[in-house]
Amino acid sequence: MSAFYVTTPIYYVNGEPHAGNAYTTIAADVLARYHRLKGAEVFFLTGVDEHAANVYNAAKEDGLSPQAYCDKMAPTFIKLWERLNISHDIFFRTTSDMHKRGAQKFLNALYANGDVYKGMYEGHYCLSCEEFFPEKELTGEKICPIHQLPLQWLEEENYFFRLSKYQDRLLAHIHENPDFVYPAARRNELLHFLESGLQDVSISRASLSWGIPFPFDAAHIIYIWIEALSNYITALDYETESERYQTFWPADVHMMGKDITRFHALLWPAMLMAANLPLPKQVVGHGWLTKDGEALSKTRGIFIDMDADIATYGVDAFRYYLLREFSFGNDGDYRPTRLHARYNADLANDLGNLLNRVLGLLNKNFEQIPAPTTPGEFDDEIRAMAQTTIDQLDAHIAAFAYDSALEAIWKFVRRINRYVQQTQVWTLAKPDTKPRMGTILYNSLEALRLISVLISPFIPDTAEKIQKQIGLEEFDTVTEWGHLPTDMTVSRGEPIFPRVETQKRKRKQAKPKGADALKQKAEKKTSPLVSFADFQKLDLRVARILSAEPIQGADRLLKLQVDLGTEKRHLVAGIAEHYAPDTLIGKQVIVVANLEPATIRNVESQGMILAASGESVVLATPEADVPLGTQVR
Ligand code: ME8
Repeated sequence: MSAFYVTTPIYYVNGEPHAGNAYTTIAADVLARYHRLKGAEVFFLTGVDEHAANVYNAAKEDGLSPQAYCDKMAPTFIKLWERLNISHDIFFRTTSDMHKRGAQKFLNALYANGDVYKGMYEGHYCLSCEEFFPEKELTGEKICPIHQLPLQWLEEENYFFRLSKYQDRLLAHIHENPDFVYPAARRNELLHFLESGLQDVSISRASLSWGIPFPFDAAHIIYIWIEALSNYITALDYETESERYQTFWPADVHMMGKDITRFHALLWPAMLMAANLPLPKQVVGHGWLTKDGEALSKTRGIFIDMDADIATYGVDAFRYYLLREFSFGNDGDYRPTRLHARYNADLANDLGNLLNRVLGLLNKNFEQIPAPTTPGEFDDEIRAMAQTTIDQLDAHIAAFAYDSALEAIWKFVRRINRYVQQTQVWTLAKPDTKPRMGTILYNSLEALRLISVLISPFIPDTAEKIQKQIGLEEFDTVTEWGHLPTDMTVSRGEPIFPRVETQKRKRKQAKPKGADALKQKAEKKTSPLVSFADFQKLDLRVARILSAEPIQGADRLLKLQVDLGTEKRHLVAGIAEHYAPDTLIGKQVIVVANLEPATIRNVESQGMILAASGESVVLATPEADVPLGTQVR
C-alpha cells in the first residue's frame, strides 16, 4: 500500500480560526480523502503553533498564562474542523511533549552538522510575521509590509543557522524538480528571491521566555519558525524515529497560503539538508481569499461570515463553493451571492433535482432497482463518459485543480440530466417499454452512485446521503460501472439541497420602507387583462445559451450569448445571483425575440429570457430539447 502524507500549516492560536485557515484545511482534506479513496495509507496532519510571541501577547491581553490561553484556544480549531468535516489523523499542538523533544533533537542534529553558530542580531522585527525585515525592504516608516503594523527594533546575541551555505543546493533542487513548488508563479518568485542571495538566519531568542529551550543553551529559546517547521517531523514522532516516521517522511504535500511558501520551500529544506533528512516532495502555496476585493483583516473588521453561510447553505455547500469557484493558485474573492448562485444552480438544481427525479420515477414504477436488460440509445455514451470523468480526476488532483475536477464531475451530472430528458423516460411506463424504462433508471442511478464516489473527497456528507438514498448500507467506493446491485429498495428521497430562497439569504436585511414597500404591494396586485391580439405581438422563441459571463460592477447581471437557430444575439439577464455562468451554457431557454433593444451597463441587450421570478428565480425552459428558433405560444 502506498503512503501519502499531507500537512496544513500549524495555525497561530492568537485568535479563533478564520475562513483563510478553513480554506487551506479543506483543500488538504480533499487530498487526504482522495488518496484514501485510491487505497493509499494516508496521514493528514493539522494543528496549532503555540509558542509564538503573538500568542504570548494575546494571552497577556486575555489575563491568562500562555499555556492556559493555548488550552482555551486550541479547541476552537478542533471544533471548526469537526464542523467542516475535516478528516485529519492528528491535531498536533506544539506545546506537547512529543513536539518539544522532537524539536530539540532536530536542533541538535543541525548543531552536530556545524551549521549553527553564535552571533549578534539586530533588526526590525514584526511580531505577527515573527520575521526580521531587512532595511532594503522597508520604506521610510518602519511598518510591516504584510501586516501594516509598526516593527520592533530587536538587538541581541543569537544562534544563527548557515542558510547561505545551502543557496546553491536549493537552487539546483528547485531547478531539477519543477513540481517541488506549486504553482509556477510561486516557484518563479522563489527563484528570483534565491538569485538575490540568501543570508544566514537567527534561530534563537534570548529575550523571550515563551518557547522551547535550546538543547545546548537553556538561556535561549528556539526561534518560532525553526520550531514550528519541525512539527512536520515531530508529529510523526521523529524523536524515536517510530514506524509512523519511517512510513510517512518525507511528506508528499505541504499545503499552505502564499504568505509562508518561502519558509517552507527555502528555510525548511535547507534545515533538512543540514540534518541529512529527505526533503518534502511538494510545497503548495495557494492564493489569498479576499472579501469584496479586500484582504481579510481582524483590525479592519473584514471577515468572511462562515457561520452564517454554513447555517444557511450547509457545510458541503461552503466546501463546494471554495473548491469550485476559485482557481487554487490564484487569489479569490469570496462573495455570498456567488455561493448562493452555486448552491441553487449546481447543487440544488443539477445534482439534487437529478437524484430526486430518478428516485421518484423508480419508486413510482418499480418495487426495487430494476436490472438493465434493455440497452438503447445514449447508454454507451453515458458509460464512456463515466469512465473519462473517473480517468480525468487523477490529473486534476495532481495539479491541485479542484475547480476543474468538480467541473468535470458536473459535466457528467448535467449529461445524466440530459439523458433523462432525451430518453423521456417518464413516458416509458407502458408494458412494452417498461424494460427500457428500467434500464434507463438503472443507468441513471448507477451514474449517481459513481458521482457520489467522485464527489466524496470534496463534499463527503452529500456523497453519503446520496448512497443512503440509493439504498446502500455501506459506502460503496468502487469506480467501475455496473457495481450497483439490483433488487434493492431505494428510499423515498429527501431533497439533499433544499432550495434556499434569496429571501432567506437576505433575512438579516431591513424590511423595505417607503417607495420600495409601495412597489412591492403594487406587484402583488393582479395585472390588467390583455387581448389575445396583444399577446400575439410577442415573438417568443426557443434559444440555446452559448456563453455567459459576469458584468463588471453589476452583481446581479450576466451577459449571455444565445443561439436562436437563425441568428446569435447578446442579452443581459438579472440572474447572476441564481445561476453560476458556466451552469447556463447549453441550456435551452425562451427568449422574447422582438423586444426593443436596450443598453444596460454598456451592453446592448437584444431580447429577454423568461424566468419564474418570485422569491427565487428559475429559468423557463422547454420540457424537452426542441429545434432552436421554435416559436412558443
Ligand atoms: O503563518 N486566504 O500561521 P497563521 C487564504 N503559524 N488562506 C489564508 C488566508 C487568506 N486570506 N489567511 C490565512 C502561520 N490563510 C504559522 C505557520 S507552519 C510551520 C507555521 C491560511 O495562523 C494560509 O494557509 O498565520 C496561511 O498560510 C495560513 O492560514 C497562515 O496561518
